[in-house]
Amino acid sequence: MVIQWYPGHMDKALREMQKTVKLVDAIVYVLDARAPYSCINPKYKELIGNKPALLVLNKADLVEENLLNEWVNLFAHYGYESIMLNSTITNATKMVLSKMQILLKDKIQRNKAKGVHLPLRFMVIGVPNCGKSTLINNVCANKKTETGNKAGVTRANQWVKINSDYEILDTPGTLWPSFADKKVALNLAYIGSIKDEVLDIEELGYAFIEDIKKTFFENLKQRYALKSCADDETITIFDEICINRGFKLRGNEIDYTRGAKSIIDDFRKGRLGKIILDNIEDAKNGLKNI
Ligand SMILES: Nc1nc2c(ncn2[C@@H]2O[C@H](COP(=O)(O)OP(=O)(O)OP(=O)(O)O)[C@@H](O)[C@H]2O)c(=O)[nH]1
Ligand SMILES: [Mg+2]
Repeated sequence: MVIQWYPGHMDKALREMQKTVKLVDAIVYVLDARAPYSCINPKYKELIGNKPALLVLNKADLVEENLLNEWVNLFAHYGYESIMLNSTITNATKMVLSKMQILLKDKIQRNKAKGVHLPLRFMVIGVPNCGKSTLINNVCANKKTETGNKAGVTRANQWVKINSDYEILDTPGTLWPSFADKKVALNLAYIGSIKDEVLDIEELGYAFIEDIKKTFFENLKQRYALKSCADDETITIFDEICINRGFKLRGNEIDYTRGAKSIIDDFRKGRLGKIILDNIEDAKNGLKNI
């Protein structure tokens, strides 16, 4: 399956972000903790330039903390400060603000010395559906931005004035024109960062089983009460899941479409347990070039 989703509005959004980035003091770079490597957008390197940036491993509640900690260490190794976050918990983002205060301490001191009080301005960036707008709503404690569990909810830049100390820019989720790594594209599709309408759901469901059976077969086994094992053919596992869940068409044929939708939905809602899709060893080379 060839996955590609780079609509005109995304290209336009990126160009807008390139113009607006000059106005901000720092970047909040949101990554989905289930795919911290796949969420790294090669287009952001130039966008961020030399601005201070904080990586936020959001949706940390959906993965194992000790495994995510290894990613925090890996990012630190490459010189990037990162934090784990669950943006759906009230006040969770206090930590983001305190980290930003540290990242921007020189600027804050300079402003103080000049006797001016300027709000700190951040731009929040990340692939679609990683939780940018949710994070911003968490900072301001009331819903200022639209959120939703699908790709492409935010369609334009939106400034949110938190108080006299902070102004935060929400941006539309952006991807890049083509995915050199097929695995990255699949991971983005599994986590809901690629619009479902451009995907072949049956192929996606099959690919998902194929990918995760290597490391997370137990998660599948538990959720779907499987008798098959990790070494079985992917189609055998897919069949068993559909049969166990009663996904049949007329004539007793297996309803792979329903099966695939259900598996992907289970993963997205955390019903398959805590899964990090990216392999940290594979990511090491790629991370040299965030
Ligand atoms: N479990 C969990 N869900 C989260 C978290 N943060 C956001 N979500 C959910 O993720 C979905 C997407 O959140 P949004 O804030 O709309 O994501 P976005 O990055 O603004 O998406 P676009 O505007 O499409 O780019 C929503 O259903 C949120 O409730 C988190 O930390 N944990
Ligand atoms: Mg949004």
